[in-house]
Amino acid sequence: MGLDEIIISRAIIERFMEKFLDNLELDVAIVGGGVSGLVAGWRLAQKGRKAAIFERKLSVGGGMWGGGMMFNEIVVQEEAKHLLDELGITSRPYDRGYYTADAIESTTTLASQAMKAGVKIFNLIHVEDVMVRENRIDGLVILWTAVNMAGLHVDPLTIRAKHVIDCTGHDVEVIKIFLRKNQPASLKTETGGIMGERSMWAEVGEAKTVEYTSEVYPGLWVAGMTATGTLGTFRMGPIFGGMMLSGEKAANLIDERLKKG
Ligand code: 48F
Repeated sequence: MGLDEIIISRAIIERFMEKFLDNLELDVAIVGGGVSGLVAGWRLAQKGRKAAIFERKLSVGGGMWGGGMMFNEIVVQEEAKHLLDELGITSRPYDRGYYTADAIESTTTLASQAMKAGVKIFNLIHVEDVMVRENRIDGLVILWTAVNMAGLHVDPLTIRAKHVIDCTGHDVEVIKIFLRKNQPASLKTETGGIMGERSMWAEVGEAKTVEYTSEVYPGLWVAGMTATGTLGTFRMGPIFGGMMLSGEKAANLIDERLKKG
């Protein structure tokens, strides 16, 4: 059997377009395919919700690949151990209540489980704005990362979503864009704005990040380090339980909200 380059090209273009068209309208659009975004997508897909992740880099996984200071091991505390088990990530007990896992196995397994559950991931796409209708988030404005990097003057496209989760990590990107472009809108935070991430304090940061995982504006949710930075608590470094629990909490809360219609 001969191989035809044009069939190969047509297969890629058609299959991608099918996938892209099928994800123009979503229950949940997740911005950022890092730790919290992948967990949120995994859980939402398991619950049968139509969710997609938009990731600006070539690879998903965010800050998990590099463990702590490029030592590719992560630490997860007791409270989140059940997620490692459910995902099938091998972990080893270290001290009482602390577990370690290989950062590469954790990242690849999490991404694989999320996809197998049914979430679609669109990489190389930069979320550059949101759509707002009648004081509610209505979706995302997206553009190829490469266009953005090259500084080309090209207009973006849009995704409609009932809910958007900002999982962009330390950058708090969607929240920043939303505030910049929608004044006098304010967030459900103490000041109505971004409270800011504070210096390292793992114990408090981990607990508060999960507590702060919430809807900060109608249809706009924060999870992971974006919850840390938006509602203002301490960073926690290379312990990942809080990030995972935060993604799971966002998924559960949105699923409940979708049930109410
Ligand atoms: O950084 P990241 O993994 O965020 P997270 O889920 O987890 C944080 C931990 O990795 C670590 C930590 C744990 O204690 O502190 O840092 O909060 O993933 C964020 C992802 O969002 C992507 C970015 O490339 C990364 O993969 N991202 C950021 N801005 C955009 C974006 C954007 N505008 N559009 C699309 N993707």
